[in-house]
Amino acid sequence: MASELGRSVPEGDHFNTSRRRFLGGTGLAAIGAFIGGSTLSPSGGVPQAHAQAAASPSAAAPAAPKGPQYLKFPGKNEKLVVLGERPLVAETPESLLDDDTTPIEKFYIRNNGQIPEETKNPDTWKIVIDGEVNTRIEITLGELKSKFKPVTRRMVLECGGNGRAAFSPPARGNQWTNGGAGCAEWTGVPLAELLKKAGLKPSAKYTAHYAADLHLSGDAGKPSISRGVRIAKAMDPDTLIVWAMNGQPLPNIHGGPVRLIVPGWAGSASQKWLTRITIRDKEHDGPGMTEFSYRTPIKPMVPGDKGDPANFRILESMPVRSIITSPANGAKFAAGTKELKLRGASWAGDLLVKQVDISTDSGASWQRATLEKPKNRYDWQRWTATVKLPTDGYFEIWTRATDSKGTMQPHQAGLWNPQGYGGNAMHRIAVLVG
Ligand SMILES: Nc1nc2c(c(=O)[nH]1)N[C@H]1C(S)=C(S)[C@@H](COP(=O)(O)O)O[C@H]1N2
Ligand SMILES: [Mo]
Repeated sequence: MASELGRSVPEGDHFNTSRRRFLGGTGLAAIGAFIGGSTLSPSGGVPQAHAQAAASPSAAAPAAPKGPQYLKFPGKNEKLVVLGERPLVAETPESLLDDDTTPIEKFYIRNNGQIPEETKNPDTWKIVIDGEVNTRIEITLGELKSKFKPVTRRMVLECGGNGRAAFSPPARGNQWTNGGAGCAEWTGVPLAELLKKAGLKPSAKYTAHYAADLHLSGDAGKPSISRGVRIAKAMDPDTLIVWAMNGQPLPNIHGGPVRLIVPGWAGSASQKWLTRITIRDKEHDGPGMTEFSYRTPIKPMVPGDKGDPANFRILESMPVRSIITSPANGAKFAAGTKELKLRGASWAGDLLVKQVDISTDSGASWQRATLEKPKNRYDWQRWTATVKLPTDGYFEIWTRATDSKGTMQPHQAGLWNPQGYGGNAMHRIAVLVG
């Protein structure tokens, strides 16, 4: 199975062990709906009601038992859908993202390597800042908590591959629909505070993030993932080193006791189980930084082609996206229902969302949703709308958001790339009246 980084993952004995550990019940019946799940079709032209059946298995998405595989993991909601077992990856169905603040139990999980054992002494956990700095810093989590002024921000964390399932032909990697995202309250200290304390040398250009999780192979010399960001983003006052999520100590599965949150950018920059940040004098080149990883084409390429790495640039800010969080895809309403109340969320990486529009007639007409303001920068923006339905029958409801620069979500995932980043096709749900 290819991972988000396009590595080939052996399926040995561990595979079965983790399957038993993480998989719950399967089958369409669990959805209790007239359609089979919420996966967007690989081609935008397939009615949402047939999308699941039409999704063709690809080399990247090996034949899986029919229907979604539900997660079984301590403290996690049983409706999270497993996209990969080794490494463990699970997404949140859009309808589970209906809270203003995503509860921990509903927050998506994305690992590239092995999940480390939970530490027994969080306050003695060490973080090192080194490289192009005047003074190397070594600080424990306990010191970080007591010597700096903590801040709390509600911010979206979104996987770089979110929306990948909408690419046609299918792109390599976990087939995220729109649930590789969540919005939590993160408490910690701006990374900028530590970098100021260490003193950046004029040569400082880029960060390199390191962590305690082992590579899937178990090779201690190989990071499972090590990404970084331009210094300007590292100095953003909202780029945080966090130890709490929704007021709780950061759970191990989400990188506890301490992780980075680099809001608005591909989630892979938000290193979990953070141990070290090395400041570099050039772009970082760790696993996840090179070739097609977390990169999108400069010149659009022919969908399905191999691609030339020289034509790719690093994906930084995530593109604009909106989702319908209520009703759920597949919802049924009584005959004679003339009006539906909709709720959703929208966000746009480093930008704001300016407008959300809804269609119930395949885009022939659109109406504007009521859009809320974010609580703070990088928060998502909730929206509501009431739509009228002319008759009973089958309806698809589409949502599209426009960011503050005027860029709108496309009907189909555009700018095809081998590993499927930046797929932000409009979200669609199907409902049946009568
Ligand atoms: N150490 C470490 N940090 C990591 C990862 C990882 O595998 N190891 N995965 C990254 C990716 S690709 C994403 S999308 C987010 C997911 O965070 P979550 O599992 O808390 O949702 O963590 C990022 N940080
Ligand atoms: Mo990710």
